[in-house]
Amino acid sequence: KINLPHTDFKIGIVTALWNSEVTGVLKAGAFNTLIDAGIKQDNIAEWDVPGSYELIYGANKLATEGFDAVICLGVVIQGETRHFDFICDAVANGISNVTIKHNIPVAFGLLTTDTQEQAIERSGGKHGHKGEEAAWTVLKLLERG
Ligand code: RBF
Repeated sequence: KINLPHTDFKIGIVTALWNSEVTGVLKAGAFNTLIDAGIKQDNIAEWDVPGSYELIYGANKLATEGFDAVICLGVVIQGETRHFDFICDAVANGISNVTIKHNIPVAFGLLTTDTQEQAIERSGGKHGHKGEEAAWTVLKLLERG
């Protein structure tokens, strides 16, 4: 249960369009979790970026614009080349830099799976809903201030 000090927080949801069948579900879960906690729809910015690598730019941009927290959502699926590792490493490091530089909560809602099936299982399937969990994470941090 979340007990926010107030409900005027401005929260950004940055979502990668790669694997959008899954990232769309992550986004819907994150959005609904914010609404359920009392965040006003007008204070939620949804920004779709091309791929997970661009989550870094999106998070940094919204943080610079004064958002109180940012939720990053993406799905990177292991392919035949080493892109997977480069993208996952860059996003993990990039997002942690944003959170330190701007001193705001930035949620790492990046699924890094071998198959699309595993990604589906983590977006409302038997392994939970990582979009909802990412939103819950920033709310939990905003609760304390
Ligand atoms: N972006 C994702 O969000 N998920 C992926 O699984 C993914 N796979 C990629 C595989 C390759 C070979 C390349 C070149 C890019 C991939 N991207 C993926 C896109 C990446 O995050 C970024 O949008 C592009 O590299 C352009 O900066």
